[in-house]
Amino acid sequence: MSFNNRSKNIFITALFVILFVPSLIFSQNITLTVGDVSGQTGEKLVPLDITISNLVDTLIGFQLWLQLGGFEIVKFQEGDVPLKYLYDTSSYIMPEWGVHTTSLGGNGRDILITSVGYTLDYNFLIPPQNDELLIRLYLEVVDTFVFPPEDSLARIDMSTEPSWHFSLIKPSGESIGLTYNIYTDTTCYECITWVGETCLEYQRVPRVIGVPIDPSLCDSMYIVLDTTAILDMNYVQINQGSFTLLPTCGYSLATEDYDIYDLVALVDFIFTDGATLTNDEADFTCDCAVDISDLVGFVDFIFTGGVAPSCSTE
Ligand SMILES: [Ca+2]
Repeated sequence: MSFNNRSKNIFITALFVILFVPSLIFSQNITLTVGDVSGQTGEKLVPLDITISNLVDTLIGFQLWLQLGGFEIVKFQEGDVPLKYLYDTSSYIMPEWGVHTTSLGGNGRDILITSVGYTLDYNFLIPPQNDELLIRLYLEVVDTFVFPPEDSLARIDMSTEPSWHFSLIKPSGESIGLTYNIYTDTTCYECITWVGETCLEYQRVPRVIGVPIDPSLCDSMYIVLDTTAILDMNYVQINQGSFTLLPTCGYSLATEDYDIYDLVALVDFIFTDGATLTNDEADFTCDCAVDISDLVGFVDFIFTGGVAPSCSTE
């Protein structure tokens, strides 16, 4: 009986090792997370953090390419600003690394970051760690809109395609998390000039992406095996980020023009289904919302000589 129990324990232990240890070793070892940030119209130097968890692998370099959706509201900080405000390495986990950023489109809607350690000295590598700041970038919100933005949310997407500037490099020089996909590259030719049974001139048959080649249409075929590198998403996880445009805060129209009619409109908006009032028109308290506290402020301002609406804290 005791032998049976021991066998059972050994069996269960072995099963645990077989089932769970590989998944611990090969589960997502690298997680890159792009921040979710927000800002108001005209705001500059909005920090955007990219954090990393590299539970197993040590890094000596990386290249990341980020693109902005909603570029009419926000872009990557650029122009005549100190390097610190293109990217901040002051609290960066490897400040000794060389960092280079550029916008491939040249317009701030994307940013390509390349960073490499200068030496194989272990003190200058990124060892395994959990959720640390890899690099801090900065965004700037546009000052004015040519057209009202359709959406207040802009996606910030990191490319996950190795051929589109995604790489994490080990000290050995090897890329992390790549698998290789072997595919058949087939080119089909039809003959356009026959002389007897000899073809004097071939023409390539255009290929429709996603539609397999029909060999019966080809007078000649050229077939090669090719490989593409793809990122193994079971090994590397990317959490994409976002920017949210916040409403502007505070009453910004001329206070001497504010009168009883504006007060009536405010009462209508708050208590009935009156026309919507913007923060520009009615946010007395500068808290980015129009509510009863703003009504109290305006009543006090008009009827009892109270303070004028202001976002100043002085
Ligand atoms: Ca308010």
